Amino acid sequence: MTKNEIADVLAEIGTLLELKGENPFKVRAYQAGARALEAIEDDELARLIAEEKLETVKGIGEALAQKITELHATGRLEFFDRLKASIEPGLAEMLQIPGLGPKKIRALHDKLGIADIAALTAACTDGRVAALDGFGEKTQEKILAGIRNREAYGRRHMWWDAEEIAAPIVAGLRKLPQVKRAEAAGSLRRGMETVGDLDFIVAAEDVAPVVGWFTNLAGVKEVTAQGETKASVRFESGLQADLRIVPDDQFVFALHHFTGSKDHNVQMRQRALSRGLSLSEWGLVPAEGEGTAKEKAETLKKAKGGKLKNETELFAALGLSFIPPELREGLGEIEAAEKGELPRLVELGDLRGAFHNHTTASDGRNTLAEMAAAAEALGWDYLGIADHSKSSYQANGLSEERLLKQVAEIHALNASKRFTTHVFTGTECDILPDGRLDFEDAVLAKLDYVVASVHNVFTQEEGVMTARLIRAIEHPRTTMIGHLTGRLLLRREGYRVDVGKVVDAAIANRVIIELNASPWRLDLDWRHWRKAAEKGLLCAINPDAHETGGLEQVRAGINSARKGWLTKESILNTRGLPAVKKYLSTRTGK
Ligand code: DGT
Ligand code: CA
Ligand code: CA
Ligand code: ZN
Repeated sequence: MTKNEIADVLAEIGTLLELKGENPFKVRAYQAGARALEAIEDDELARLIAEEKLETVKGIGEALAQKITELHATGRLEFFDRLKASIEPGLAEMLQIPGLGPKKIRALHDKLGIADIAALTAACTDGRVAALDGFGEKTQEKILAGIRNREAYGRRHMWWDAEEIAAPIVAGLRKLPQVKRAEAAGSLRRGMETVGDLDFIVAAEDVAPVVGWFTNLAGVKEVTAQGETKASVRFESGLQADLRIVPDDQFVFALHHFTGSKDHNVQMRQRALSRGLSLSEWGLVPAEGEGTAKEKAETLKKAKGGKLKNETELFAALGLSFIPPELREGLGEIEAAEKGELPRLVELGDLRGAFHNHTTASDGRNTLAEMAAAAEALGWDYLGIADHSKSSYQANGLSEERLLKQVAEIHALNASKRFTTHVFTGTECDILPDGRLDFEDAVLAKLDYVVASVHNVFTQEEGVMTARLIRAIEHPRTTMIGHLTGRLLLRREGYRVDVGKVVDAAIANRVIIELNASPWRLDLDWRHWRKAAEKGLLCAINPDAHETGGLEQVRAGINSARKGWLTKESILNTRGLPAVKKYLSTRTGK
């Protein structure tokens, strides 16, 4: 296990002990141990363990050192397994309710005998929670809202999580000897920010072994449907998946149909009809060819539809250039494809670096050197470090002194040439409630760039929030705005803001708006980007990485950028190092 994975286990132990009502000192020891671990590097951890010197680290005592050593060596911890098993499942489930921590859950359990979400809902509804010491009306309302959100959001999943489950399944399907072709379709293939269920399309003649393999996948909790050529399962995470198996000559039609979106499909079908053709999941046949699905499949074999090898040929048969799945939302892609005016969408390989990333200096979990090494491993030409500013005390925001110390460290790191990746000095500077920035100009002037973000007072009226953002945009030191609406997918809505006005102000002031690529954010939403970029807005795709693995999440941002019709020309971090240096240096005094 890596140090961050071990830290996760320690933090969870702390939470579970708190849930059990254990001694607060013991709880705090695990929390402190988790933080202490994050501050050291993986290499150093391995050395400390080998030399049995883990206890020399401040915050790590004998008991913790043993557990860390066990996790580091085996990836498991018996103590942790036993602890998890000793907790009532209903209590653990309550931890998923936003705003409800272990201490409160413990109190609800001890004083009201609440042991699951159903009982909690009842106690909130009849006011017993509000009457408890340390709770009150407001907390009760918040808990109820959290429960409702959990139900509403529980049905969808983040693209990133869905992809992690889907990718090995596609790879596994392709390895089966019966399978000729296999793809994930649906919203996952379209790169939607959240995914309702997975849709797999497989070309195979011998169906039964494929269905058998699919329904017996590891992690399958329940087979919800099983037929001759399809099956549906539900995984332990709650995510569901549909599998459809078709003969190879129908694969392209099934893939196109089940990729969707529904709106795109409706428009494609209308287009086919206007050309005397009927397009369906079965094939592309003369429109007169009515009848049952099976008859259509027969007709298809004789018709030219049966000969289409891939989607490019399918689109061509309707007079269209290939439409990338991300654009298939029925938002003008067919018209553009007809005119040959589809943009050349940005690709993952176009990215040369990113600007909004954190280190252990604020709330990141890897050091500056670890982040630089990870960026180098990705082949990035540059990495921007933008740790939190002083007002974000909950995220350990940097004071002026600590920021300037970090700047010096980064300059030294660059001068040392230890990494081929150049590191830019930045800050994720809080936008204060009135729109001022959290640091003085003199401090900001020492940095290569400034990401300005809202991190508090989310409840302002739309007009106030819009003015707050515009004031930050008008600040001469602001390079880009971070996560413009502050939404957290499946968790909380963004704050109320007039995006159109903010975009116009950004263009007028030559300020970038970031496409925050964290799978939880994907903010600014893809639905705004096409129009904004046409008007001249420059984008930066930033992972907002809080650990080395987070850098790769730019992949989720690329999905959204593509859905927003973005080309590499409108994204700053597709440019090489010299061009970016020039851009950043010429921006001052705008
Ligand atoms: P999701 O799962 O809610 O994230 O979204 P999708 O797009 O994956 O939707 P899903 O799984 O219900 O169906 C996959 C695709 O199948 C969908 O994008 C388009 C196609 N499809 C499903 N039902 C219909 C329908 O009633 N009409 C049309 N035209 N297409 C449909
Ligand atoms: Ca789906
Ligand atoms: Ca589906
Ligand atoms: Zn932020």
